[in-house]
Amino acid sequence: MDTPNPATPDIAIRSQGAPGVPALSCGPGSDKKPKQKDDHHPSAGWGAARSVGKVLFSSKEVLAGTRAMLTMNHEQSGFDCPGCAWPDDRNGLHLDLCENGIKHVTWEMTSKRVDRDFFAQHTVTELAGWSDFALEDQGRLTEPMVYDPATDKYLPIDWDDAFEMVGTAMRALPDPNGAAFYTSGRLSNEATFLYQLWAREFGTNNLPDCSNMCHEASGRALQAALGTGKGTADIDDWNEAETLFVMGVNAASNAPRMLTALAEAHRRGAHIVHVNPLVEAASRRTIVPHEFAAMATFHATETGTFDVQPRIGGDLALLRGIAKVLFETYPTDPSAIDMDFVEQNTSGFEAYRNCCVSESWADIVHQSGVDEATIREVAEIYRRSNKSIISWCLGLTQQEHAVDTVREIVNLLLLKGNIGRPGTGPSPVRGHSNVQGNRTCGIDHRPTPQFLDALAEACHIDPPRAHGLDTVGTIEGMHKQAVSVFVGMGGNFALATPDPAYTFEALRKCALTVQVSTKLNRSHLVHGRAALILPCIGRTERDEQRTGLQSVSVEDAMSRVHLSKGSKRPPSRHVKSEPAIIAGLARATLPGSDTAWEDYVDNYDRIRDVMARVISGFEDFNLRVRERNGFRIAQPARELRFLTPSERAEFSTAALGDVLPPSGYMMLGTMRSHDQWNTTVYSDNDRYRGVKNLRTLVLMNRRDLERMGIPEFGAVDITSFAKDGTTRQVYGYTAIAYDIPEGNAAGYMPELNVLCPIGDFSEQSNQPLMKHLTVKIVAARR
Ligand SMILES: Nc1nc2c(c(=O)[nH]1)N[C@H]1C(S)=C(S)[C@@H](COP(=O)(O)OP(=O)(O)OC[C@H]3O[C@@H](n4cnc5c(=O)[nH]c(N)nc54)[C@H](O)[C@@H]3O)O[C@H]1N2
Ligand SMILES: Nc1nc2c(c(=O)[nH]1)N[C@H]1C(S)=C(S)[C@@H](COP(=O)(O)OP(=O)(O)OC[C@H]3O[C@@H](n4cnc5c(=O)[nH]c(N)nc54)[C@H](O)[C@@H]3O)O[C@H]1N2
Ligand SMILES: [Mo]
Repeated sequence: MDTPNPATPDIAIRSQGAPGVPALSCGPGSDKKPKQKDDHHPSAGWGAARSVGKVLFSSKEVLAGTRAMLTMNHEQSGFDCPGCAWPDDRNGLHLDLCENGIKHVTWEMTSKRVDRDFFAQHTVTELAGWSDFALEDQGRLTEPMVYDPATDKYLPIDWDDAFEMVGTAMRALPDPNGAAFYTSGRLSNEATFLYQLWAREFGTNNLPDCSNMCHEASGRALQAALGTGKGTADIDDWNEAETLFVMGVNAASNAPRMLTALAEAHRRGAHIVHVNPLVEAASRRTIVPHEFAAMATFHATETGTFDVQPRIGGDLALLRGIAKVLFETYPTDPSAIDMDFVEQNTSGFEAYRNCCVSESWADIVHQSGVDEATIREVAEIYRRSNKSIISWCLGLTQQEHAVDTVREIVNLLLLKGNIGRPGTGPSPVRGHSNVQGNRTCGIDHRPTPQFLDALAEACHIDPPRAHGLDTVGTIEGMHKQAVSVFVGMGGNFALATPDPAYTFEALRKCALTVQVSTKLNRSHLVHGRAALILPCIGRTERDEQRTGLQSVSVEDAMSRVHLSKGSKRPPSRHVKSEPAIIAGLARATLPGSDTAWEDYVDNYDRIRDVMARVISGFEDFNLRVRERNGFRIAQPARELRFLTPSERAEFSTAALGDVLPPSGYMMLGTMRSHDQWNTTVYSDNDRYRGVKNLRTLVLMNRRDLERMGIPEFGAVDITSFAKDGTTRQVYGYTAIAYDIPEGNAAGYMPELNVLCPIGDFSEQSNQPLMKHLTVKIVAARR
């Protein structure tokens, strides 16, 4: 259904609709009737196998696909799954796959191509009316293209001319801060290092990244509390914990390999507490994907023991309630708090005790949306557990009080000494496969002076010291025309960021937008006055350079760094590796640079050698990364050395904010379906939530629907209310009754980004409030 939505003035914004004209989804679209069944099948297992079969079949990649799967996540010779950042199983299990990883890889390996003939046939205006599914479905990009305003088409351009175009635009900027360098978290460590070196040698720290919308809050909270921006638990700890908290993550869809750890935990009798306003598939049963006997007998393993359903944004109050119970219990039961640990390792305990003791149960229950008895039950599970891990993802981070909430997780862990021991620790579930490595290797708009000093010394440059722009800052910067050259190193900036109406305008004000990509996407169609598409090879493909075949490295969500080597033939002779593209752009921007850009590209070992001198924890990088399974970056907090001002782990005492919507309004969160990878949408189905043929939906509590007189499957219009008083609308969404707290609603990104106001970000982290939108939902006007 690749027709523009005529009702929306900007045809590139299809998911808005207009009064009486239903919005269009980013997915393939379907004339089939939307359905929703409430029978939840066990996650993964055969259902997954069947669904993977369909994907492989539809992209005609069965053979190559199977071959690629067999080399994915192999400890030495394979490539790292470009899906999520969950670590590989290292206990002799060499085939740790999941349905969504396979979909993801197959998507990259399609045999379809977007070549110059394709671009000759379609104007950008025409393509802007296509669905995002249709754009990516055209296949892999094959050669550099430049936008031609005269014909409104992309034309072929030589690599050298493309590099020179970027160089000329960069050098013409009155101030290096007029450029912004975006990354999406799949860039390898080596490419990342070159990318930030280019930006900083050029003279800016404008390094916005997808992490600004993802785990920025986690990094800031953990840094303040523990002196590290990362989790301390690793996969061995997951395999040893007595209690696992899984908060605000849809694991069965977004970190499916976590299901293996949850099923194992259940078998050994561990408690698994799921905290989510929606009861997601992972909290029920799974068929562990690689247990063939279990698959044959349909034997499902439980992956949850307790469900808590807070209201959206209610996690801080819930965690506070659990801590309050521990303080109440401690006088009669000293096992409630590990006072030795607290005394030896922490700072701020008394203040935190006062904060918990003085918090009223009425506020805790009201703000969390969880009754006192349930909170006491969870607290009792936590008290009895000798080793607990608390994990979390976007349900907690894309919130106003996200930094406070993650710090409250740490507070709770500290009370029972759940850090620095086997089977314990905080464990953020990262998103993109190398988003954590990107930060480690220098993608940071607020770099530390230590990092910059080391960079200056090893690379003989004078990096700028002032903080740069993050994602929201970059959009504002483009609007003010302070930023006029935008480089997107992967990702889909136009579609992934909040407020498309505002963001599209910002991108269109740029003098030049450059997108380094594997597939055609919205960010190529919403562009600056000049625009380039630069095609690169993907993680699965051979990276051949002058000295031979190269490998790159990535860091998983648990700080393990390992090599990744692709084996497939690149999609065309004219695509380049990301390091090669970055080096070409850098040389054109900085013709007189002393940096050995060309030598780095010839042999990535040379990049790793210099990284070893800049990044702490990367000593002997080339040697250690070649060890079996790579190496784990040493982390002082894991050894109870805290790089905080007090040199102790810091308790925090945030006041509970008000997370409820004003009376008459609802709170809406945006999230992913099972069949999408961020802005890449594979189908209009969401299997574990029982939804078929529908993405423009809103999940609501049945009682809310009844109260508002909205029938099930009724059409609704949704208005969001920004902090600054402005409103945004989408039209013709379908209301689905779902097990979600009253007053809360949920729907899919990126369609609902239309409702995310650019100015509504957390004061604590600058993260857009993508899971905390104040909305009104009404029956659709006809
Ligand atoms: N297959 C697949 N895998 C992916 C991705 C993908 O798109 N597809 N994306 C990757 C990326 S970049 C990331 S960051 C991760 C994202 O992984 P998730 O964090 O799982 O992403 P979302 O789908 O946004 O889901 C957020 C979850 O938070 C819950 N939630 C919403 N509000 C609240 C709240 O207030 N409190 C609590 N406790 N929960 C809440 C929602 O019900 C939902 O289960 O996954 C990564 N992995
Ligand atoms: N409303 C709302 N918005 C959100 C979120 C939300 O929960 N709600 N989540 C946010 C989060 S957590 C994230 S991480 C962002 C995601 O934001 P991004 O990371 O910017 O978006 P992706 O959809 O992952 O990017 C997909 C594109 O990456 C390109 N690509 C794929 N593989 C490669 C490669 O190997 N190299 C290069 N150079 N390009 C490649 C392809 O062209 C593809 O079209 O979205 C954010 N936006
Ligand atoms: Mo993410």
